[in-house]
Amino acid sequence: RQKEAEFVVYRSDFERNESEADRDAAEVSDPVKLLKMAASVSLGVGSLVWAEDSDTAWIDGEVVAVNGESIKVLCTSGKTVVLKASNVYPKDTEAPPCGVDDMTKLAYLHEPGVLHNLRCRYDINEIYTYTGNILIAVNPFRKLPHLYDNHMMAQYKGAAFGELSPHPFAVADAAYRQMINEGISQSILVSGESGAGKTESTKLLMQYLAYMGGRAVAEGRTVEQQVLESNPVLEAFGNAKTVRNNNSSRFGKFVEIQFDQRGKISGAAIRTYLLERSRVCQVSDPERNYHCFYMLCAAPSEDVQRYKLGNPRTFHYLNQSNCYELDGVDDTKEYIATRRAMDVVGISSEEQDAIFRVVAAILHLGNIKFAKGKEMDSSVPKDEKSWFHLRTAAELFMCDAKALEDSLCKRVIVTRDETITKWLDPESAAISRDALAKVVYSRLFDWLVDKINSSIGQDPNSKFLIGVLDIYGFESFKTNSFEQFCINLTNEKLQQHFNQHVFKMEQEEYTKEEINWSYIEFIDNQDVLDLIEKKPGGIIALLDEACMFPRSTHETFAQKLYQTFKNHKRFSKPKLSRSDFTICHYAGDVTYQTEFFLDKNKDYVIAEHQALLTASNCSFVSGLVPPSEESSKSSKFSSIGSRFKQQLQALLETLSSTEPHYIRCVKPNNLLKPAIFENSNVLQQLRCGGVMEAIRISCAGFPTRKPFYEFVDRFGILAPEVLDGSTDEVIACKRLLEKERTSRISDW
Ligand code: AD9
Ligand code: MG
Repeated sequence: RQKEAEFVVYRSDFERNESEADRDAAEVSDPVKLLKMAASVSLGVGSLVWAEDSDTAWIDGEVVAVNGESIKVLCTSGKTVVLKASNVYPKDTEAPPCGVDDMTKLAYLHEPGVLHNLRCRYDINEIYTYTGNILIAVNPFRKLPHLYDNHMMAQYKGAAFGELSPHPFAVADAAYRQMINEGISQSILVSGESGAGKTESTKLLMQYLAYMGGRAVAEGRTVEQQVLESNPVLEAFGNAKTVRNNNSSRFGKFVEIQFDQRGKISGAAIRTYLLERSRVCQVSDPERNYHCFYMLCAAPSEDVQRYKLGNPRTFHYLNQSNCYELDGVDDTKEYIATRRAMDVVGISSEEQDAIFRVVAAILHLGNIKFAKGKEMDSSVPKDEKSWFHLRTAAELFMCDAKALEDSLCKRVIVTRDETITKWLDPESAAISRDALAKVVYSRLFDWLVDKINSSIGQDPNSKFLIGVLDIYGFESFKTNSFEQFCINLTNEKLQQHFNQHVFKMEQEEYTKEEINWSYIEFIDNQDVLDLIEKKPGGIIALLDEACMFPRSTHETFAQKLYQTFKNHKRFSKPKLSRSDFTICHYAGDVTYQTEFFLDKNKDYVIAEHQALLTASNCSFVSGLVPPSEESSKSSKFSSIGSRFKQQLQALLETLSSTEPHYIRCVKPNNLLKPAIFENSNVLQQLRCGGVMEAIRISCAGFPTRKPFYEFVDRFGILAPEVLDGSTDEVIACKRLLEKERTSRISDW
């Protein structure tokens, strides 16, 4: 398709307005403009159309009456509706019933057309569709193994983009070839909401890149094997069942695959973002904690005994929810597979032992309950069971049981003159216990990522790389906290990058075709980014300030926000709330609850916990809390929001030095079931994922592209005489247009 010269023909009437039409009329001497006019549709009686519908988003029907700006439509469902003309769109009557593989092949590029096309294709298991260079992937929720086997990879190898059916392999192949041919680093950005298929798509991309860049002879563990096997390791420790996805990644990930001069994989680096910590101690029904806990409870009996585990139902960190097993997943098998993957990525058996000891220790830690102690407001382990779990946790951490008890139940306050030991009441002791569990688990996860990186190794001489980004999509729930705030900041940043890129690509296309095109101003979201991350004065900066003042509460923080952003057009205070705030994101308004913002933004290891772990006889455990922090008095506040902002900045810098490719994953229903396609749900995702925005950008120019031969086929009938003798399609098109112009002008 790329080789073939294309001719940009139609202009859809999507977002078309009067003044544009006037401008077109004034420039009738331009054949392209003339054609656009000819194609602009007037919806008369008898036209087949899409009408906006509150239930199914769009419903098809036929115009039965037109009365000025209102149109009466008889829908195929049998009902009749009267709508404003702006809510009715022409239906593409020529599109094949099974849809087209690239949206730009549709005669009308508008919302109902896009949706209908995806749906027709989904019905016949064609889950991938292009919108120009963007791949849209609709989750099939069923296995389609034939789509991804070696035979398929061989087919996509070197095939021109667009020649074969849309596929992640085609995207990976395009990226790989562009890297080799032009010597430019590439990135593939996979986005979509939870459960849409990002991680699965990412794995397919990595599988294809390993296939292309792998070495013929395997010498022990190859880099590509290690890169692929890092997935099950990270999933065991960073994925969990949520209501949205049975295998939900609770962290963001950017995998950078490095290539040598010959295009072979020579190294890799994995960067991860914001693991969800709260899950370690708090699980709501019917979700699960991280997979590794259940795997270890289901391990072969010698391991279960070794780590003093048993039925997962006996552990507080697991039994807050009633879900223990996953459909189609055997945790025993997963345990063995995870161990094997750990071998491949270079984690020694001693290290594996230490890792699982820590995982088991966390479970025992969670079972320590506290009761009131003898002293005022003090606490002690509640009963014999709690003592047992305390001793077991200490044993597994290889630290002193008394020291563990003290670190959970006491705080030492050092003032200039004296050292005071303060007791914690039972409630505070439980909070202290959970804080220890969370810190240990998140450090364990970071350790795994570091270990994988160092054992795969970076190639300092690497010429170029392909980065694959698998990161949480835009989120808007009933209650939105600090996590959603960070996630949505990520999406704002990526959206800006995306818009700039799509915009640039459009412009390049027009330059190539030598078409005059001036772009109508496009909406930039820099103002939202300023609101959140400007320094000083942005929301993150104000949050950090609040975290540093001991007397701040979420309410004082909210007041400060209300004051500061009173007149910001992207910020508002919901009427009936005292501490919520709303941001007008590119994908819609989101209201955030500030209650836990301060707590969740603070990252520090409590000094007593630091001391406890540092004193462990197990070097793995003491290594989880490096001493540098101890010397800097670890309880000093460090901001998660600011660190995340910096990580994002670094990510965006990497991305900017690469040529981006996009995969937008779509979740067709919330039941996680095959063959159900919910219109409104899908539309919302297309909007949030920027697909509609990309379409809007291309609609501001020339959204539909027809190859010359199709144009001649379709319109040749208007002037068959000019085609005689000419075999050149380009010349034939030019003559057709000339002819059309003169006849139009004489008509007027
Ligand atoms: V989350 O933000 O990490 O919660 P993802 O990563 O977008 O989410 P994931 O890739 O984990 O979603 O996909 C969810 C589930 O959909 C998978 O576990 C599969 O059961 C299913 N899925 C996704 N893509 C495919 C596919 N191409 N073929 C078959 C798929 N099943
Ligand atoms: Mg995922």
